Amino acid sequence: MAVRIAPEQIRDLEASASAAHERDLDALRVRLANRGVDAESVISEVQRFSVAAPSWALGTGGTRFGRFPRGGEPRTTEEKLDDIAALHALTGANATVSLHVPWDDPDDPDALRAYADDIGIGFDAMNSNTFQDNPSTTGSGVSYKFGSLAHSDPDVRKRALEHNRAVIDLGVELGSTALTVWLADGTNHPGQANFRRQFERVAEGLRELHDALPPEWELLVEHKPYEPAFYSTVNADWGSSLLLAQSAGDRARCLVDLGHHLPNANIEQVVSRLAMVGRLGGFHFNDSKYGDDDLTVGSIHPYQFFLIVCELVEHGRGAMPPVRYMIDASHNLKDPIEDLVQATDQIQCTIAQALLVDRAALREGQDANDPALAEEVLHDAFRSDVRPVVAEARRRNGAALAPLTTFRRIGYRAAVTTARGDDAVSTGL
Ligand code: RM4
Ligand code: MN
Ligand code: MN
Repeated sequence: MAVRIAPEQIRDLEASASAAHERDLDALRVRLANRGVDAESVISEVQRFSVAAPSWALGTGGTRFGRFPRGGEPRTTEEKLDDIAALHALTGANATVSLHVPWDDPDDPDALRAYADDIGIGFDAMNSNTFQDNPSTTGSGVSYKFGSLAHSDPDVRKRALEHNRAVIDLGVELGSTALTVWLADGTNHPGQANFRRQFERVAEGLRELHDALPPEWELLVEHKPYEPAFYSTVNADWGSSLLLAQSAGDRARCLVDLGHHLPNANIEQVVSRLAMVGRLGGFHFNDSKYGDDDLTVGSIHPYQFFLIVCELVEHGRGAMPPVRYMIDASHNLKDPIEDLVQATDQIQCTIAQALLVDRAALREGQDANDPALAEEVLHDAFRSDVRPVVAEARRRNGAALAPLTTFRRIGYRAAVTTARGDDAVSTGL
């Protein structure tokens, strides 16, 4: 039996917190009004925002040194959807899932779609896995050990294209409208492959995929500088990604994963550039200290994350632009649902802060060559405690004022552990 979280259950559990919330909200309303900001406009913009949950982040992640599953992990794609429905009930902002194939490989896509519909979850971008050998994608005699779309062997490239096409077909059945392609292709050893030939093969493969897209579909290309390829990656950075998207066609765009940049990269500027040329297609939210750490978004570099969201709001002329948002995290210590709750809350709070930026004053500071003034405008927004408007947005969406506390009080993890067993382990990283 699936465990469901109902809005009434949340309301009852949080009833005693309501009066304090109202007081905090009223105080913030006044503070914002004094700055010429209508709290209602911030609340409704936060209410409108939704970010996809990745199907592979609902199990405990591992490192190459070990994995410590906590039990009660979802065993099937349906159970992953159950967890996302629980998450969405608490945050009001995770109405979609992004599947990764063949980690998710439904036998009956129609039934899966009906199941998802029933619990109010939709399908965001599909992800194809051509970084691991898998009998259903590689068959016998073909391996991704030396790459997929960049491989020197045309048979491997063909197999990788077929897999991507199959993922599109599955996505069509589920009601998705995008394919995200992240490739592990690259090299570990100088001289191992020719940079240009590898790139040209990938460009050709992506052109073919673009041409195979159904109407309304988008192709998203995701860059990453290293791992698992440790000397060179074919789609290593936003420049390579932009070249690939441009050569693939009009409906190809770049996806920015926040952990896929070399240390100290100015990610907000990357976002601005891609948006400027109409090729910003999506985001994978996470944070990073050293590499692709898949840590909780905003947990390491909150100010940088704020500046990135400011670029988004700038691009959306005062609102979050319609690109595809997903949380791409993986944890070996935290409860995966708790992390997704925290990540979503962090994104909601940062959006609210970015909406407080006085964009006219910022522009004045910029045009007057007054960096101190411009910076004050940003700090004024970044240092604001916006939690009451975010809590209110969640409450109006039928979700929780305090999602993490309420998640724990509901006892969801214990309930699913009983239902699924304490040795239930999920597919994924
Ligand atoms: C990669 C990348 C992709 C994700 C895989 C699992 O580093 O972030 O988006 O699909 O990990
Ligand atoms: Mn990613
Ligand atoms: Mn990654």
